[in-house]
Amino acid sequence: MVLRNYLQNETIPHNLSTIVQEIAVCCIEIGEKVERAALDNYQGLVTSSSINSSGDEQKKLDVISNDIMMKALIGTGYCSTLLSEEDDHAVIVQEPNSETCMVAFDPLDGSSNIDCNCCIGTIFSIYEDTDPTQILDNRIRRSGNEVVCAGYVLYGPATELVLTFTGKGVRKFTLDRKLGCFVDTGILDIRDKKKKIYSINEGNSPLWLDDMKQYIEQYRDPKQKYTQRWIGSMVADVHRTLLYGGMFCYPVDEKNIHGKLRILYECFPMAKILEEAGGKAILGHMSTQRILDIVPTEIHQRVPVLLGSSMEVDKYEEILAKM
Ligand code: FDP
Repeated sequence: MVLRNYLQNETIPHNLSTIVQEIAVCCIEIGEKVERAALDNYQGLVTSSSINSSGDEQKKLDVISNDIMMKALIGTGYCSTLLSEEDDHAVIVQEPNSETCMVAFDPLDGSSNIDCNCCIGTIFSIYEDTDPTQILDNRIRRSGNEVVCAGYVLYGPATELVLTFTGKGVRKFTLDRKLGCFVDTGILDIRDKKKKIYSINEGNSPLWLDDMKQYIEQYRDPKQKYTQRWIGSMVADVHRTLLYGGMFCYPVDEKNIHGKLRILYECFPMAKILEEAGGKAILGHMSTQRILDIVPTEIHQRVPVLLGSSMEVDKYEEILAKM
């Protein structure tokens, strides 16, 4: 079944379905640019001192991907507000009406992996944004529970789209380049995934706080038979977690005092996907608060995040209960 038919079968409203299909088309184009980056001189920074709104180095492909997404989303006619990792401020497309949505996205996540040809991705979340009386600040100040659709596209050996709508579980689609579209390749449910993998940047371990040090210590115990994996690209590390099981964590540490990952276009979409797939996503910084219960106050706000199978996230909750 191709993506369009899935959206029809699930009776996804026309506005949402149009936005998702446009994002899918954008990601086919972004995937082609990623594949041709070395051939077409798309590798490297925009300028030697390029820094984006989130304080990260801005790569040529970050900017190209952002332009592709912005143009296409504006073209749908259904977007009122666009929030991108690459733009300092929200892009106001039109006044909200009964059919409009707000889309938050990271056009190319994990961009430090671009130049070495490792997995990277595009992440997005979609909210209904229908109230013309709502000022911009309040459009952002909504908890992740209001996300109606979330997804990501992984540019790996295959290009894969992972998608969820509230209450409909998580579905994976794989790009068939011969057909030129995404084809359904199965339901993702983390509850039956039991691989013993923990995913965290161990290089930061001297900077972790006590709760994290105690939590990770149990995974290092050889008797527990866990293995550690860190690609350093959120989309790829979360994708593996969904498919194999385990946990993914980017905690607060002495360098990243608010965590590193951004709530609106990294943590909310991934938390929504994990929960819809039967897993958990919490803050994991002296707190078991659900990521989706947080109400952001700024577009580029960072938060710590711990997500994965319930079994692994519960281990943090047990450590915290004993502290
Ligand atoms: P990147 O800096 O390459 O863009 O969003 C930021 C992110 O990648 C995530 O994709 C990834 O999980 C994380 O940062 C990796 O951070 P470290 O380099 O600190 O491990």
